[in-house]
Amino acid sequence: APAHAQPVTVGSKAFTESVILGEVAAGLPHDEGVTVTHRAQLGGTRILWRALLEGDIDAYPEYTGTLAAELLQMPGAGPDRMRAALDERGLGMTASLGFSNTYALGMTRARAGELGVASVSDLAGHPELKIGLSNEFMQRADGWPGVRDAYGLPQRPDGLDHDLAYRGLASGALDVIDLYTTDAEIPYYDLTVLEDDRRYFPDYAAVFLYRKDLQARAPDWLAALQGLSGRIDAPTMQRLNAEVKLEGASEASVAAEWLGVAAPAA
Ligand code: PBE
Repeated sequence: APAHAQPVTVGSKAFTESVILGEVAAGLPHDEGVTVTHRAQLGGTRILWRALLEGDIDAYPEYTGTLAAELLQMPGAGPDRMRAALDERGLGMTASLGFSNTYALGMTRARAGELGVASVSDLAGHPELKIGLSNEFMQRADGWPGVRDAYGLPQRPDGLDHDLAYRGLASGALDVIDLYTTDAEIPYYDLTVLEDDRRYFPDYAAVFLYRKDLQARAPDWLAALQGLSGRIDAPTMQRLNAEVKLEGASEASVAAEWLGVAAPAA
């Protein structure tokens, strides 16, 4: 096969939304002779980033706040600075897909109401609260160590799988967990998203990161990937997440359905 026809590989992180977005990308119209495959749930943020830098994958869904704070270590950097830093590495970034999926801390509405907790600051007065946090959040620059210091929080959280955290909250074993704001469970479990009153968390707009050599290898597919910008709003993403997490659909079928009604033209 000619050099331009080598396969394109999309990666995704090990959580539902990332896998859905990976399936969407893999299902986009592509160049004749090019195959697009999806390596789903490769791991956490740093694994995906490394795979992209090394060319093991060609694109994956990422979030601007994660890119700035965790991967480029340029907290607060705007899109132009991020693009310049990516460009030096042979990488590009699409414009926002149309939604943000931000970290937040959450409680059940009932528990928050009973304790009078509405903001992250309010947690400081309740050292007895049991906090369970996703493993990645426990360690990240923009995660627990920073939130704890910014708000002077006295609790000692446990790390756990993000999906298990919701069950812990529902059963009462946990009082507070980290949320991703497009999670389907937030309305399902009637959770209160605590106000980030010190504006600790950055914006986490969803984008795709990609290798710039795709421009030569698969220009039509890259154009379709860029065409996803502005096409998925937060309610839509939360609904797609719900179809997988709450209704048992596969990520592939949810992505195919979305592509069927909303796909950008080739
Ligand atoms: N998240 C929520 C992001 C950051 C905020 C887990 C979806 C991520 O980096 O994967």
